Amino acid sequence: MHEPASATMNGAESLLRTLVASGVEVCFANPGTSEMHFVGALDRVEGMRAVLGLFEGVVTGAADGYARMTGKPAVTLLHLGPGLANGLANLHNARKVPVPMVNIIGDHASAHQRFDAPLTSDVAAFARPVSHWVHSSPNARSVASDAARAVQAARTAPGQIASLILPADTAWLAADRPAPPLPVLGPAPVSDSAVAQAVAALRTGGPVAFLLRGEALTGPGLAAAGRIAAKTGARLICDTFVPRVERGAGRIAVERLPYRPGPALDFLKGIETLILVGAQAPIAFFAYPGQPSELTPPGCRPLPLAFPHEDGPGALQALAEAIGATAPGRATPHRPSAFPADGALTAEGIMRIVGHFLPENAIISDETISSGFPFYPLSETAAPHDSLQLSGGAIGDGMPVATGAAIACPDRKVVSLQADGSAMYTLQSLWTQARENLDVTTVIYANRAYQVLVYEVEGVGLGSVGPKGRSLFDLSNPVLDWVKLAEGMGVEAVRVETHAAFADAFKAAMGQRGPRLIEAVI
Ligand SMILES: Cc1ncc(C[n+]2csc(CCOP(=O)(O)OP(=O)(O)O)c2C)c(N)n1
Repeated sequence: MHEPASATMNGAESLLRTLVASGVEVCFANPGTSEMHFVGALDRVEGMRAVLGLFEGVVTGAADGYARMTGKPAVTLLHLGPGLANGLANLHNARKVPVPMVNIIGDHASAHQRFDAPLTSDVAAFARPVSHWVHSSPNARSVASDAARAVQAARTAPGQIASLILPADTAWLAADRPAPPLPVLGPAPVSDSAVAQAVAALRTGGPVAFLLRGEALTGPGLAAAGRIAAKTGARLICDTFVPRVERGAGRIAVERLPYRPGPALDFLKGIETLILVGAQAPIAFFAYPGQPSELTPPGCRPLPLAFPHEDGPGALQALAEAIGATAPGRATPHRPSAFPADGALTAEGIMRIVGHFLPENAIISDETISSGFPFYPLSETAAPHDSLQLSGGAIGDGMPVATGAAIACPDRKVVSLQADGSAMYTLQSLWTQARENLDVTTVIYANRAYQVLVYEVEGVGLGSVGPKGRSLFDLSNPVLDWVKLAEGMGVEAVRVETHAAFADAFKAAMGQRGPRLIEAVI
């Protein structure tokens, strides 16, 4: 598509038109003066939804959630180095997924940079560790083609973070025209020999398991894995935390790797070949004194079938075909979890009730940390849903991811299962959910603590810490009032302390549209 040159088009407008032409439809933004020409162009160019986030961690996390659900990049609009820096933790998480994302980061006009004005910083230095592609546009006429290249970089399989830095003058000076979209580099097909080696491993008779990640955990990839498992008895496993997995009734069940090294090694014991599809060989989340980092047990051979940039679903389908695995895999039955007896609310009870009332095709954003992890199997037989998990380890991702997923999938209920400590990092997400009227129900696991760190004290071999140390895990003084926090941002909220009250509130929220928050005191 070649648009005519325009005497009046500035760099910002050429950028926006290029992004839209390249299929980018949503801009999560927190702009400032240096991005003002981009802001101005938003009303002159059709086709870009602009969504304000009141902190850059919301902006970048929402772009992550959007991309996980659509497979497409959103664009973020960030204000110079400090704005980008505020968004870094969730860019780190997004890079670990990885998802396609285009960051547009404003900078001072070229001629202004030598004065070291207050907001002057090394933007590229902030961007580099969280980006696969970084570029600063040298002039207004190159902005359009740079934007097309940024989208191309973002869409390169398996998804990349592309950061385009725009000095303000490149946005306000005259440009020629938008640039046409560039070809997308999709996933590479796996080699025949990789498939042949997996066939051989399945035929030699030793116990085989698959470690699945990325697209292998959804749609045709997961279905093919299910056929292979049904035919061969191979186990299907995923990492402890995955960016996205399809679960629930009718889906193929995938076992979750335990968190701690010891249990993880026990769990994998006896497997002779671990076939990797979009995953790396398992490693521990943290190093613990005296514990291994590598979790592939002795005697087990990791065998890559598809690397993350390769076509995992295609590889699984080829493998299924090669071994004649045509019968469908064993679908998970629909058996909503049994209701807990009434009484004081517990984390287990929450998951049972969520599993019971979860509507079909819901999206769960799971940042439950210590409260949800042990009870994850309880939602296995719930209605079919997607589970989006914190896979980069930097807490504060759950609520933004829920926000972005709701924008990506307006017809699906989003359930944001959220630990209270992590929620405080990016709670401004609630304001965006209210403003955009997103169909997100947030459940705050209000245990008033950084509880997982209490467990980690033991994990790292400390035994215990003193009162000063313990005070760093305690969120009870003062108690966070989630009802007031949510209401203050325009989200209807309720506090519950019993199973019956939680069930009533959750059921009601599932039956209505729009943002809601339930403070679940446990
Ligand atoms: C960006 C970032 N900062 C700090 C941490 C360390 N950290 C891991 S879990 C956690 C507390 C989690 O508390 P909460 O969300 O309430 O969940 P709970 O442990 O109570 O289940 C902290 C501070 C982290 N992982 N990421």
